[in-house]
Amino acid sequence: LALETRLRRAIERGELALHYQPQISRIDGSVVGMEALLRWRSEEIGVVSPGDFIPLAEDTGLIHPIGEWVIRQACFQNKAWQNAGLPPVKVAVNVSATQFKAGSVSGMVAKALLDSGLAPRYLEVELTESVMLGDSAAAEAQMAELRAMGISLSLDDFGTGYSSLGYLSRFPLDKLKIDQTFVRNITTEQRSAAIAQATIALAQGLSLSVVAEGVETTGQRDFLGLIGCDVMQGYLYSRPVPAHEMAQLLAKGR
Ligand code: G
Ligand code: G
Ligand code: MN
Ligand code: NA
Repeated sequence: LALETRLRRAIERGELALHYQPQISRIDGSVVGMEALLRWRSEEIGVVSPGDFIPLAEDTGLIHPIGEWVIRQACFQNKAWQNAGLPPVKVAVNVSATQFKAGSVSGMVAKALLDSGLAPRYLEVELTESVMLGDSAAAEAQMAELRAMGISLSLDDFGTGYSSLGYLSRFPLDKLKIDQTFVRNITTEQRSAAIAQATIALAQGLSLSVVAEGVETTGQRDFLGLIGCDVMQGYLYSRPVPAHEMAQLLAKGR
């Protein structure tokens, strides 16, 4: 069977799952947020990486039902954790430019919040610079709608796409995520360090919060701390983990 056919059946067959990666405060080590990351384990062909199936989903339109499943699952799971008495934190979901271009994101989110009972302040949407490219009126309108609902917007992979700095003032963002390609070389390469430092200064100047992605070493953590980044995400703290493990991290609080 073609991968597309398998992916089409993956939702109904229950082969999709969300894993969660905590975002950690450098100051006290507490869990201050989490990112939901999609995983697909096909019964016949095993684990398929999102790097392989997300582009296929975008090309075939399957990103729409899959993206809706992701948003709903993240909202219902986060609400379930809160109902179980775990400390409430935001869950961030990745949303493709394709979804924004179709104009379907804000409606899906509104319905997922209503159906799950999750308060909007506990949901964050991660988007990439490509959302703001080209004819971006639809994306801009949806971002404004999401913001008006009380959802926060985070710019993923910052600095790796094609956007201009002008987008940062035009679009209603709350957060920048320093891409892991800069974090990886931050202690060894002056250029990466400079880009990370400039990103943090820019975020501070625009009153945006900032998260560093792909933090793997204490050296990276310490350097990021010195240049003013207080929230970290990466293997140093935790890999993306299944929901039951995320619940344990929330229960421990760190
Ligand atoms: O978790 P991992 O590093 O394997 O993710 C690989 C890529 O897939 C990343 O770029 C990530 O943003 C993307 N991705 C993971 N989950 C989702 C999702 O639910 N929706 C979208 N659109 N992209 C996702
Ligand atoms: O594109 P996006 O930033 O959403 O994708 C995040 C991806 O980075 C996920 O696939 C996740 O599994 C991966 N990731 C998270 N933490 C680390 C890390 O510390 N090192 C590396 N190499 N990858 C990471
Ligand atoms: Mn992301
Ligand atoms: Na990223």
